[in-house]
Amino acid sequence: MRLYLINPSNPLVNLVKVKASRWNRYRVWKPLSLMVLAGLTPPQWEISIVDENLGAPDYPAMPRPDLVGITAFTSQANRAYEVATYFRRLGVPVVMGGIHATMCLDEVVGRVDSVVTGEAEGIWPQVLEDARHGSLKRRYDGGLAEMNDLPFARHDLLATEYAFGAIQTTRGCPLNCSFCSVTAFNGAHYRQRPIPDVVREFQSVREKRVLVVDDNLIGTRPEHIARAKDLFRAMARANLRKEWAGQATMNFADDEELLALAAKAGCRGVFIGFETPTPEGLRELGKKFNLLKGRDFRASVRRIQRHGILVAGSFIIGLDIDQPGIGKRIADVASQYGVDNLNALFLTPLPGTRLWDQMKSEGRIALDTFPEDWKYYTLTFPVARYKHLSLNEIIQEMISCDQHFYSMPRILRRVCSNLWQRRKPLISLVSNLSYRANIRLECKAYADFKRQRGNRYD
Ligand code: B12
Ligand code: SF4
Repeated sequence: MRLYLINPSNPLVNLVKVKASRWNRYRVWKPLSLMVLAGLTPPQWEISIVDENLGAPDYPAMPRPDLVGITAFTSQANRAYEVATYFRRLGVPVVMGGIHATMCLDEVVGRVDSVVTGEAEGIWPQVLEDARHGSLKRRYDGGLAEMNDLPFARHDLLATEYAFGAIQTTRGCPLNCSFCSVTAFNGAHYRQRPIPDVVREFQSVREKRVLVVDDNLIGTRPEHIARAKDLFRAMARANLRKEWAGQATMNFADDEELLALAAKAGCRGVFIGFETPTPEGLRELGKKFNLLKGRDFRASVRRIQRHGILVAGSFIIGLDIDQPGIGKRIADVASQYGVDNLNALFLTPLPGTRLWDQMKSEGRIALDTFPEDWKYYTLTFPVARYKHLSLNEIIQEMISCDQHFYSMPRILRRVCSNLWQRRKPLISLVSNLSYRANIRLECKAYADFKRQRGNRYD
């Protein structure tokens, strides 16, 4: 039995235009969901993972599969349906799962043979068994997985062409920020994999550099932090010889022992969602965690960096309180905090989030011809109507933010400071230049966007 597991591309995602900028190779991530599915698949299936982000596959030249499984974030839904239509015309059954299938079940159900909502661990073997007997059901629900004894992701598949491997150690987040899908999809309970499992799976990752995809690697409670410390100790003891980056909230900076252990375990970078420069903005987004009284963000960032860990900061443009000038303000604040990279994104109502419900009820979702418009839900296009910023204004704010933060003098200042502090100046240079190179692509993408969808904002 031959199984294709497909990660559809979205040509609008700058991130994955490897050919447009060679720096982007460092920003293409392995589709971990499909590697996990492969790990759950019994040996009688011959598995090929097809990642369309690496280039358009020649499906007609490939052997006919017995089953196709497609994953999709919302931004990939259009292409997912094209791929599904192609294989269904050949008479090959198509199953779709992942976050979009879960949040937009009614839309997906008519476009594929079978939909799997939720996490796959508890249900995928059953789906395969039914497919083998020609008795696929229209719908399955995997719910939330039990984290003990998870089979390892198949890191041996898809081994080349990526700069980074990927691994997951926890799921779920109790914080439920208004714009984020994680609590709705993975639940509010913070579920942790057993440390020995994580360490052994880490050993099976082939790449030297790894992205730990957990939404918050250190959790929110003292016992979560204690577990993170134990994990880092175990990773250091196992002498993995990996360098990795993860995602965490700002409280990562509050514990020197945690930082020292993370660095010892190979942590070289952390993504932190600052989201907005003001407490009013944080309140609007429901991001209470960043509101800690008296928090000195610059000192916190410096504490992390002193352990040789680069800090990438994420900010959102388009909040109700954002006024013209917000782009430059964010660039200035991020520079003041001293982050090594800034990732600014448009506030985007993703299906299943509280923000979606709010904007929908207020009639503010400008791009709402679905499924066609999903391709713009990449957080790099302004898909909604923003309170104080017109379409042209918000695009200008985004460009101004990136141009200020990634101006050559500021890049050089950051790289020199990294050199001075012996903190990976080369990585800092490569990632800064990669962002800078993408500004040109961004401007072109906005011009096309305005031509194609500008009338929706009238
Ligand atoms: C790693 C990651 C990335 C990586 C992508 C790596 C990759 N190629 O998969 C990068 C950085 C590139 C990325 C980019 C983006 N991401 Co992202 N990302 C994540 C993150 C943090 C982890 C995903 C992951 O690997 N999870 C681990 C795997 C094992 O879990 P999983 O993917 O959910 O898969 C399980 C189930 O969903 C299910 N399943 C999945 N697929 C299938 C398929 C079948 C057939 C079946 C049966 C089951 C099944 O089974 C799996 C095992 O249980 C999630 C947050 C999260 N917790 O999910 C956000 C998340 C998925 N990203 C999100 C977004 C918005 C984006 C971007 C659009 C915007 C951006 N700038 O970040 C881009 C777009 C990329 C694109 N190509 O279009 C949103 C998606 C919301 C939505 N409705 O689509 C999330 C949920 C974060 C959020 N804050 O809301 N992302
Ligand atoms: S943005 Fe981060 S902290 Fe907020 S709900 Fe999502 S994963 Fe949790």
